[in-house]
Amino acid sequence: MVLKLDRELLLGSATAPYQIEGGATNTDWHQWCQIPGKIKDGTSGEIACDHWNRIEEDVELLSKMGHQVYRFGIEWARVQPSAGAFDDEALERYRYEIQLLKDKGIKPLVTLHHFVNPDWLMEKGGWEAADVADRFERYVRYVVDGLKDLVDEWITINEPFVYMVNGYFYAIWPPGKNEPFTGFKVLRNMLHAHVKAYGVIHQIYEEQGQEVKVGIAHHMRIFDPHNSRSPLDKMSIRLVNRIVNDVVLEGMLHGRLLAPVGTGQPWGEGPFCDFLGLNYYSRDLIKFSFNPKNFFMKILTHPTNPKNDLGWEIYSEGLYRLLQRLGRYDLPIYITENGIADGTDNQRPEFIINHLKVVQRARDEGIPVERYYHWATMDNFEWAEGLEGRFGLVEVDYATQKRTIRSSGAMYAEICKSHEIAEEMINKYVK
Ligand code: IFM
Repeated sequence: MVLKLDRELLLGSATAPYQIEGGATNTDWHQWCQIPGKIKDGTSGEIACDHWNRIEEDVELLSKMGHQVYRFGIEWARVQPSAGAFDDEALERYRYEIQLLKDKGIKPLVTLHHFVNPDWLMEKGGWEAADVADRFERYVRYVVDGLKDLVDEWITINEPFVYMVNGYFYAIWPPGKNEPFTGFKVLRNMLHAHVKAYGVIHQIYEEQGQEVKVGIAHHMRIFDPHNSRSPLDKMSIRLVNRIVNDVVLEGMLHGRLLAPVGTGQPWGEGPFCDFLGLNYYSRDLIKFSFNPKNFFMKILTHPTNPKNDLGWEIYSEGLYRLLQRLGRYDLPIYITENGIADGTDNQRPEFIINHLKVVQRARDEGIPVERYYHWATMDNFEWAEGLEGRFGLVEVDYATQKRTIRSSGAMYAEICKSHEIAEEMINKYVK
């Protein structure tokens, strides 16, 4: 039996600048990595995959893997190293990379903010400052103006909720605070920055008479009750769904702020996105608890289902459930991330196949999923987990910087080229 994937579904993979480039030492993440105990294995993104110096080799790998699309990011601190100065050379290097991609027939989707901030921005209050949206707008204007002839798809901000919860609730990412209400302000500021950037990007392209697509990469999760008969567990699910999934969705679709982040539609009615970017990884089980500090809930993992190297449940049906939900909005859906930490590469082939199967199922039902970007192209710096969260289709030996396409990467390359998942492929790759 062969599963055919529609040719209109474009396939590729994704990365983020701090996680692969190396060299961004003028950032909050770099300073954070210097604090003992913050990163599990004591590493940092100082060198990471040294991608900044290996652009040609890495673009060649993408091409070898038959990619039609590639999502990557611009490091804010690189192109704007101080509040008052932009670095044209850094932007030129990104232009060079994009041109290489295009020469290989690979369409770029470019992220403008992926968790990492310039030191100077943090000195001015980072995402807590009232005027951060204006600062972001200035940076976005510079980058988009400089790349508009090469790029026509942008992600303004990656996973605003994840940035907020890890930095302002769990305190495991910079700025390392446990201040949920400051976090809600940060999330509001991020949504505001997105709305402003959305407007500026559209204005730039309209002036050129060009089309452009702009969105957020939104990390959404599936929440199921720990006990399906418990009304309290179900109540907790309504709350967690609202905070984790709906706040960003409503903000980008309608400019509507939901409590506790805000109220009303202070920036207009939207829509403020041209596609829905979905990052999907896993599901959580929710159990009501009397602890107000944790918003009256415990977040648990399925006790028996297979997990990845980081202990996240592997649950492909969750992707289908989210696609069904997003299918209501009549906008193209880009799966901007989906992947697995799997150092042995034993689970990744099956993971990819099962997730692509549900993507095709959703398409067969008329849900407009147009892209699938596997996370990640290569192993990279996995934030607080350090270099040991191995998400790559390509294995990276950090001591030598040698890249080796994993077996799953070879399989994915076959799928990208043929748009088919054949029985022989399953026999060959799935362990
Ligand atoms: O590595 C991250 C990425 O930066 C954002 N989305 C989730 C990935 C895996 O944790």
